[in-house]
Amino acid sequence: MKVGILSDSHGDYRCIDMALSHKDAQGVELWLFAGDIAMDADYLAMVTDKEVIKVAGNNDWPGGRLPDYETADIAGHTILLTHGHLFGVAFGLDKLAQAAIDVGADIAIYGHTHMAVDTVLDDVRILNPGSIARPRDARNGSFMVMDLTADKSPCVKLLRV
Ligand SMILES: [Mn+2]
Repeated sequence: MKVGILSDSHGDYRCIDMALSHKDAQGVELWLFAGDIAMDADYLAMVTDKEVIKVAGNNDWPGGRLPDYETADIAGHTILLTHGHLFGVAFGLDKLAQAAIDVGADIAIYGHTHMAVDTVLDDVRILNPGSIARPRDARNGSFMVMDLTADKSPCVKLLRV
């Protein structure tokens, strides 16, 4: 299954449109939105007409309508999706990896730092798509597309707009 991963668009719909028109984003069946800000996930769902799993960012209303984390079972994998600020991701990924292990996830996805990451820690694949609107690691915003197949490690592409 082809899964799109997007985060930290901070209200910039033009950047979301650029991501959606990327050739490697064609055929995405499900989007994961790692927070900041919630309305952008609604926009993403509206323009793609696909399911969007979303979590709250630190710039979303506290105690609002979005959960701080979600888990999803997709194509034989279990994903933990969270914005990351609650796990101190600016200072390391240990807490996030442990949270993934605690819920039985083999993939953890976060945002918040606006820096793309694709790494493995304690057998957990950890992904950050970076920020589509305000990247801190390059000039152009980024997002990810991940192909998920049971019994295979995820095939992840970092894409820039
Ligand atoms: Mn944030």
